[in-house]
Amino acid sequence: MDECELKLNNNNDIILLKLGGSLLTDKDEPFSIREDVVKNVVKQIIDANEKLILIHGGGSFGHPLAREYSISEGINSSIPNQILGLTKTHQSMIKFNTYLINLFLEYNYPVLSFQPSGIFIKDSQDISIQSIDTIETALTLNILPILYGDIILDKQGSFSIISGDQIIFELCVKLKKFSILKVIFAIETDGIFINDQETKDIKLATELYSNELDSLDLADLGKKIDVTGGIEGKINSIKNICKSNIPVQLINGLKEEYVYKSLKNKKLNGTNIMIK
Ligand code: IP8
Repeated sequence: MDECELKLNNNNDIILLKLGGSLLTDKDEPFSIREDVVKNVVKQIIDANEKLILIHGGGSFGHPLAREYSISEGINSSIPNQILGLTKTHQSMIKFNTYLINLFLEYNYPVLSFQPSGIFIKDSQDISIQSIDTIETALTLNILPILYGDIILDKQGSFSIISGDQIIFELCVKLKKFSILKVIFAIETDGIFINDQETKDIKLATELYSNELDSLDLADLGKKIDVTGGIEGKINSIKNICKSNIPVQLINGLKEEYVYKSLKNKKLNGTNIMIK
């Protein structure tokens, strides 16, 4: 994306930034935060000082518990202590979120945590949000709203997981007063890797159009699939976001200043998905 292509020149323009759980935590070690990475990324967000909503994933605070109690498959009386596991999964996410919130506050940066399980509700396949006005008012007050992958209750007497990506999709569709310039996914790889049709080598797809997402020849990087779907799940989320005509950028959150650069629309090596 060109440096001048997007500009936050309107008070109602915002960016949605998702920090991947595998970027912020060590997924192989339950309840482990990659503190250096998190601190570094938080500083970059503060330095950029743009109007945005921050969403973070579950990483080692969300996925191991969600998997242990099969939360995303919904209520199942044959799973011992599943309801307790549901609440433990939520509390674990609160713990992780609180760590992040405290970091921002230590740097005197105003943030407000929105508990997704308290503001989103499912009714079978439909998800609704009760607090869009609250989030928008926080933005108007120059407060950075922070949401995260969480559990979600279902009116039909069940529950599931609401991933950070689903939250982003819901915000893309339901924000009223603010217009989203782009969605940034900061992950721990450079972006979407595909097989080069000619050389058969694996290469980073730097520029893609939304209408190409269905026919990508994805490279197999041997990554573990998390409970909300790995890279295929990510591409599905991106397809949904693009339906709202919002461009998406995938960047490597481990690379120096990439979060800052992306928020400031500086040139970087990632995957840009443009609308077509
Ligand atoms: O890491 C999942 O959110 P994600 C949240 O954004 C839980 O997929 C609780 C597993």
